[in-house]
Amino acid sequence: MSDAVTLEKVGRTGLIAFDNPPVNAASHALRQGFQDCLERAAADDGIDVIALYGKGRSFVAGADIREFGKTPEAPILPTIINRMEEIATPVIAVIHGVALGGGLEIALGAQARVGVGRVRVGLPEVTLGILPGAGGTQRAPRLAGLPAAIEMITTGRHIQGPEALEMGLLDRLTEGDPREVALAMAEEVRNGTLPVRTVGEIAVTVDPELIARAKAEVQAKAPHLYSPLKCVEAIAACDKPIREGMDIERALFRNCLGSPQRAGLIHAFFAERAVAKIPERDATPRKVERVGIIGGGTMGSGIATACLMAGLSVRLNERDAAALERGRQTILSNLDGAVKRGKMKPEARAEAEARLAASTVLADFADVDLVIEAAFEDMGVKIDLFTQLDAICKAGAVLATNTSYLDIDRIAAATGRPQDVIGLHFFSPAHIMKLLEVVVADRTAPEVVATGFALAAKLKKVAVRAGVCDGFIGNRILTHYRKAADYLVLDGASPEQIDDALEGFGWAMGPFRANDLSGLDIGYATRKRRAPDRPKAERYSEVPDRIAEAGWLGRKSGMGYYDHGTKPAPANPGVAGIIDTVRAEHGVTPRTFTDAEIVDRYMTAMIVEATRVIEDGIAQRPIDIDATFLFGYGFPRWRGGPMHYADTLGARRLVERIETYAQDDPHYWQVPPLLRRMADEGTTFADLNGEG
Ligand code: HSC
Repeated sequence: MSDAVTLEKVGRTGLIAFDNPPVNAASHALRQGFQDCLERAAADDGIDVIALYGKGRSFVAGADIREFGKTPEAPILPTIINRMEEIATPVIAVIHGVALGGGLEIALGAQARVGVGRVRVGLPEVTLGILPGAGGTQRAPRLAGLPAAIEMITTGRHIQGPEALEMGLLDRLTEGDPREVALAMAEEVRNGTLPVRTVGEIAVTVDPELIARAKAEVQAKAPHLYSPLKCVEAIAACDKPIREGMDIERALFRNCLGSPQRAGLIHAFFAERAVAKIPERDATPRKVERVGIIGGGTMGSGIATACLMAGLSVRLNERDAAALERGRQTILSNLDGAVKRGKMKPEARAEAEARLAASTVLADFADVDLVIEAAFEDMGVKIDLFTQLDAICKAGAVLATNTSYLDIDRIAAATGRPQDVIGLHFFSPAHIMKLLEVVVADRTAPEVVATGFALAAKLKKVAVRAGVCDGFIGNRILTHYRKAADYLVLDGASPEQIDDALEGFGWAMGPFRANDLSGLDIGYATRKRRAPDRPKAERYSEVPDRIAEAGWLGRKSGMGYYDHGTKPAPANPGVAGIIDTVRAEHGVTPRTFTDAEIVDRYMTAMIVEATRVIEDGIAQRPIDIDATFLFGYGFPRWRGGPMHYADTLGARRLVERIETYAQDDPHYWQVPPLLRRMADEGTTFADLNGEG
């Protein structure tokens, strides 16, 4: 007998409680326990109402995602739910916390649903590359109607209690302890004040035009995704008798379950959570309420905005009054944008503005708990600032730099407190992008690392632990694979073909469009900085430098790889001339590349450098690299991240590819020893994550 579910008899009520911490996932133990308790309660003549509720923080968070990909062990959820709908004793569900996926499907199989407190419900299966497989596509439309069911199932969004009540998904919303509410509601069923009905028996009509429109909409919104379309197909069967509709749902569910997108999306779900498992997780974070931010440019203002939106007090520092005022105005307009996007209430915006102070005097940072330096990317500037901060800041203040590339050990050495120095690398726009690289220097104290992670949680960001090297995890890998794009241009592909091929692969934006967005001067300055260290054997394409030298800096100057005077931006005609000249200087006869070849070279280059980042211990595990690219670089979520994608190809195939490419450029294309070992041993990056 499983402990995950218990049956308690109180008077004539059979209370079935789910107790499977942390989130009451419907694992095999829970399903088995549920079935057993249900049968016992149904067979007990002394029970006239059965009430389901959850112990701990939730009702049921859905199927146990970890079981997907394995053979399902009976009893499966749809069988139990159908049985529940058949038994003579009325069953009600009392829902608190969340009822998601299979959790809501259990509740939909009950004869009444009562929400408690700040309950949220939803069918988020589509976000995992599947569809509700335990009757959700059949019962939700019977209660909420076809349009609402299509919307909730194809977006997977969480629905708050009051809205769920309005939609008809809940019959009642109340307050109290779930067990007490369950007992009270059972009494109401008995005296007829809480009506019960079998959802599977409600008739519903399906409008074929509505279904056709929904299919077109999901395809237009997410052309790469498989499961949204399957969700609509399953919902379209809801006018059939419930069992028949559920058979169709089951077949479509199995289709999705076997798809690589399901594996990628579930990997992404776990990646978001795995990154928090750091060696310092038992250290106590330092208290952070007042943050000092140096630099009011795009980055500093974005970081300040993120901190203000999270309820922190911010003191902004700039060198002069004009720059300070510009920074302040950027922050205020960011906050206005957040209100417009519905991310912030107008009252909260006013309150956030009141927490913003601005000053040109660094000495005003004496009382801040955390400094985030987002000044100019120059080691001299940083060392000067950190020397001053060391003299000004109170003991125990965390001193963070937002540098994208520079050596944080050197910055830390400029202070008498290297244990307090850390890298907090935000991604632009910092109040929107989810990623935060927490860069741990040689002497950073564990509680300072824990503070970085706690700050990320407060800012609702995904923090990834990185080590110190030029570019840390993300930008180091980017610098390498970006060269593959430049080599493709040098050898014959056009920037537009490369962008289109990679967007076809699923990247949010191709590399040249992304460059135009961020500004071509940034890469130009970095290449100049690195020029003295460039190995002689390295091929170097001057195309990007010549474009920047022509004054074409991307969107900010109206021209870059593309002409931003019109939308959609066509190619900048001047770029082709530069490319031709550089090819001639290199003696290159341009050749054609297929889109598939472009994707293969670009992605292989990425995987090569990512493997070295693991070898060097800069990332803890491959899954940390996946999270970095999913949350900071627009990598397609349904592909799970670059290392998960690498596993779908296999190490052997990757080694063969690199060896082929190396015939033309043996300096750039080298097989990392770790990848060769994996190919020899037949292992995967998942094995290195400890998932194998
Ligand atoms: C589903 O239900 C399919 C159905 O249609 C059934 C189909 C059956 C068909 C059979 C036919 C043959 N499973 O997020 P947190 C872990 S699909 C396993 O940090 P929070 C999580 O990894 C499912 N584990 O907490 C973490 O573990 P760690 C639909 C799950 O308070 C820990 O719990 N449901 C899990 O911030 C804490 O999680 C969903 O998609 C699960 N379902 O948020 C809901 N859910 O500590 C997914 C969580 O080791 N879950 N874990 O890292 C969530 O959205 C959030 O976790 C919550 C809690 C909002 C529940």
